[in-house]
Amino acid sequence: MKSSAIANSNIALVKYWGKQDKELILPYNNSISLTISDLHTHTTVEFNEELKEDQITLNDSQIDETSRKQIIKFLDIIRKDSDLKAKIVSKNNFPTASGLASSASGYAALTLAATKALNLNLTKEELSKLARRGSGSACRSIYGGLSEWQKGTNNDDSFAKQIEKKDYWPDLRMLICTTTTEEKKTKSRAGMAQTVATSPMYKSWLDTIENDLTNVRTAIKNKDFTLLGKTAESNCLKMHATMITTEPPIIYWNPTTIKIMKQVELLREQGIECYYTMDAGPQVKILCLKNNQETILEKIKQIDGVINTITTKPGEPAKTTEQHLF
Ligand code: 2P0
Repeated sequence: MKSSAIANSNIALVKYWGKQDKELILPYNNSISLTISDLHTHTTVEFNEELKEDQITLNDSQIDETSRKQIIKFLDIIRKDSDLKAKIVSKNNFPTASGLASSASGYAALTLAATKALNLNLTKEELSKLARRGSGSACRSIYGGLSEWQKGTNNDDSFAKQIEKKDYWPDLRMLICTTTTEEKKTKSRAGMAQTVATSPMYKSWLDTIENDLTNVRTAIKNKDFTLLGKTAESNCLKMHATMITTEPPIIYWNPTTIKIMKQVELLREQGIECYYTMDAGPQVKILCLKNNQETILEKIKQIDGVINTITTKPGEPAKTTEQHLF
């Protein structure tokens, strides 16, 4: 009853920030994301009759109590009536909880490993629904390439669907620019609930989403990089406007974040096409095409405060592996 899985992170081009139903994790709007190569979580799960309690290790350490409760609640959904306890060992190959979608890759890998360990052979759609119960954005990491989370209205119709596989747009690049490896102070779950409750901009944000979804779907269909990048950047800024106007304010950016944003604008003025997007953290992800990646990276690496850059491409779907972590 032991299985392992690897799942990649995903970065949203049309973002998810707010739940209609917190228990079922039903979002206010559809979101579209790119599953990226190179940033992944590797997880091994074993259900064992001899275990007295669930044992959970992330990156060789015990996890905090809130995360532990969240994972156990999720395990209880998967193991239903059985009282089998699990040993879980998980590793991210990138900083955890700093705005690089570690909960997306984490819960996608856990969903696949845990269901395989219990011999449940679920379809992608079923896996996506289940991963959503762990963390909303995880439902998109079940797929490779580009996918859309259909917000749905209930537990059974809220899941992601693939738009295109990873090889559809091989020149697409997402450059991950790390500006800190510290964990964020406001976790996404608490932050988005606070935004929905207090930001006067929240309704306006929702009013613009359908248009952004249409533009991103069209941009993908026509491989229109300009439309894709412009829409993703503007969608990101609108989401951050709701965060900044939350009470108390949620400002995820640091000075380096803004320096990178300014450099992206400058590069664009010089004819090097690229766009930024940021999530619940200060890291900047730059969307560009392969022919410009080296020029952009050269400029970004010169910025004081940039700790690290990783070049990613459209990534693989979540998959099982025979490499067990224990
Ligand atoms: C996204 N983010 O669409 C957005 C953009 C962060 C900003 O999904 O409460 O970790 O577990 O459902 O999925 C982060 O939220 O939150 C997120 P929960 P999750 O990628």
